[in-house]
Amino acid sequence: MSTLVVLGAQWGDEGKGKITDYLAEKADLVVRYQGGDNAGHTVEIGDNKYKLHLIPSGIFYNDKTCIIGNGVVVNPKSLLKEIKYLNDRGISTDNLKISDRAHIIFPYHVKLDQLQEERKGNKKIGTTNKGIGPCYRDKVDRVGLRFCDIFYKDSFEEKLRKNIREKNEIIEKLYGAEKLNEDQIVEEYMEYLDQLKEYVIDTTKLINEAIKEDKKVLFEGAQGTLLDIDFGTYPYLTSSHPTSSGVAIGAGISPFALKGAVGVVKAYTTRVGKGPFPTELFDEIGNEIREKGHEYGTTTGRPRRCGWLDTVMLKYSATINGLTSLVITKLDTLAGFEKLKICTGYELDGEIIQHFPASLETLAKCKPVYEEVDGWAEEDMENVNSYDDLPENAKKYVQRIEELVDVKVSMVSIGPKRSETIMRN
Ligand code: 2SA
Ligand code: MG
Repeated sequence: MSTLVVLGAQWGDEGKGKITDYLAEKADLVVRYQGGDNAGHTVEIGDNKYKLHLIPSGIFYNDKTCIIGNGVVVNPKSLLKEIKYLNDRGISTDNLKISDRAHIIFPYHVKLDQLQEERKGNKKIGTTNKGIGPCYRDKVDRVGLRFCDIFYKDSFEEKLRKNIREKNEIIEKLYGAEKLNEDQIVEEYMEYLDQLKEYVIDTTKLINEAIKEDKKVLFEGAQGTLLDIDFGTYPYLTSSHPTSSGVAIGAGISPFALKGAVGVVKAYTTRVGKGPFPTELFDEIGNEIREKGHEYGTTTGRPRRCGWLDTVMLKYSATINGLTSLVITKLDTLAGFEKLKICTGYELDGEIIQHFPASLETLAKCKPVYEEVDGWAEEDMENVNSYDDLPENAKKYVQRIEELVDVKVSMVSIGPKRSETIMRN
């Protein structure tokens, strides 16, 4: 397929980094189209484990152009740190490109993210505190600064100083917090941005030319569908579009140019941060899944909330994204449980519903309806090299997901390594 998006079908952390890395082998370009350094994508190659936040997971191949698209919000300090982290490990970033239309995250965005969260008390969203929401707000408010602006130093500095002063008023007057140092930010960030200039180009032009030449373009989603600003559990979500629709806007291609959407689905459900989660487990099983699956935030280290697989949510996700296939990850984590549960509907006011409600109040009233299935033993997951080698009950679990969501499962993952990715025959 010439253009494909790999995205999270749940609340993020489904294993998109690993799957993107796997699929990137056949791609010419790998493109991030939304989010920022709130993302945490883990890729394991041989004995090395890499954590990426902004740079596309295709960077480990030296012949792929890796693009940070216009829809991404970029913290220059984090990006430089990530470039150094990779270069220090012998991974070249020569093929990295940053969109000249991408917006820049400054310290006032990070500060405001923290202050807003603190002020929310028990209504906190549980953001990653990376300034993502405030930066997207400035973009929509038409006061943001973009990478193309850095080539006009004087006007850039003027706009930046104006923004810092205005944000400082809010920081001081509304939040009673200490103002940020204007001169220091200007000096520090102008220097960072100077270092990033070499990567900045019109990536939209590059991507569209590549599509025209029939090159393979892989779009890498961050976070997940239920964190989408429109379709997620508002307001407990992120400020971008991790859905397939986000690709057109976040990379500058026609919506008709996208040929497929791979939904990455964790074999159970996790969520980091606050907000509704119908199949959440508060018992020992939830804790066991967390420990076995190492369910801690890649960016913040926060423990992730864990629960059973929710196919009501997955069907919604399949519809919104037009998913053309599913990849089931972390099937290995479920090994060893005698029984597993799959949520097949929600009970709402005595009725069974199959759709994902918009209102949080309605969602809070929804009780998951479960179907219980038999599990498989841990030892049966050893030496599995092909789909046929999987334990029978694991295959049945995969088939059941396929039936319930009505999208074919093309791949399963049974461990973090590249070699632990199994194509379905
Ligand atoms: P933000 O910072 O404004 O985007 O936070 C808003 C909500 O979006 C959630 N969010 C995430 N959920 C899962 N994974 C994410 N990336 C990191 C990871 C997160 C981490 O890979 O583990 O390390 O904690 C991610 N980024 C944002 C966030 O939890 C809020 O619910
Ligand atoms: Mg993650």
